[in-house]
Amino acid sequence: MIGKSPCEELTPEQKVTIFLEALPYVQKFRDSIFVIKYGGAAMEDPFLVEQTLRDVVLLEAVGINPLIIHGGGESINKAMKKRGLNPQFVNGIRITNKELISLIQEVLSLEIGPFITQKIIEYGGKAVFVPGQEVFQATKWEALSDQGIPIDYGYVGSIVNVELQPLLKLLHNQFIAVVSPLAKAHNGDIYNVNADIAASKMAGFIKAKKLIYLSNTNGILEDEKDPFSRISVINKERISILKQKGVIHGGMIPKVDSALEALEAGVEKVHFLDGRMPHALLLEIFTDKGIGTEIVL
Ligand code: X2W
Repeated sequence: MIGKSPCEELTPEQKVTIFLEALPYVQKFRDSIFVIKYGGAAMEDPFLVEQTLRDVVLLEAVGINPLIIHGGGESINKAMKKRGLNPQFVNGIRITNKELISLIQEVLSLEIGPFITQKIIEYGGKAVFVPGQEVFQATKWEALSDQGIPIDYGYVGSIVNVELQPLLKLLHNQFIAVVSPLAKAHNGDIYNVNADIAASKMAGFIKAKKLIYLSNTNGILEDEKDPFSRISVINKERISILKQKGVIHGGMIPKVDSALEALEAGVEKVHFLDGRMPHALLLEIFTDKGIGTEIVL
């Protein structure tokens, strides 16, 4: 059921005018692929889930090809705590042992991915859940600590290739692909992948026009405690300064790094949006209203 709409106050002529204003954007973006990293509140709050996924269905209906990479870090944490396990992250990446992989797979591939897919279908779209390990190929994630010491993340993958054909076929047939952040190694092992990084890799390999990260913050903030300190456009140099100052830290690090990597791989526009803002996606795509933070090189 669609609830009472604010448009009920408008005359039919006003409604048609508003509809027409989207025309240049629809023409500009028709047939392009938008990769949407879907996580945080927009994925947890039932009201926001409905708003966000209806927006995604609308994007598909006007000829854009949305491809969702979903997150689920919070749900994995909850499932771990239920089993008495303590989540451990270094620079926003989860330390993942072999036993944890099956729990992560359970949460991502049996709960979150199918839930999002089902909701899209409920709102009138066509959607297919694609377990990440069916399309992402990875090698072991290698990274150094801030002190230059190698960190063993265990079963965490670094995506080296994306099997595009099945995804392109789905998009071509008007399906919205919902992909989980898991990957397969050469020897068949399943690796856990940070969802922001998975989205960036997907956007780069599939030559997406836009990469949009929907999360719990109002873009990048100059001061974490001040929601009004949003930076509307940020480049590589400023990112590096804010990292040194510790303003960009934890889970924000893989987010900004992967955003820059996507731009370097040819994605035209990368945006961090606040998933709690009603219709953030439509505002970003169909209007000139500056919301969230745009990342530029
Ligand atoms: C992530 C995958 C899920 C994720 C994790 O285990 O939490 C790694 O850190 P969010 O909701 O985007 O945080 N994987 C390796 O990234 O979810």
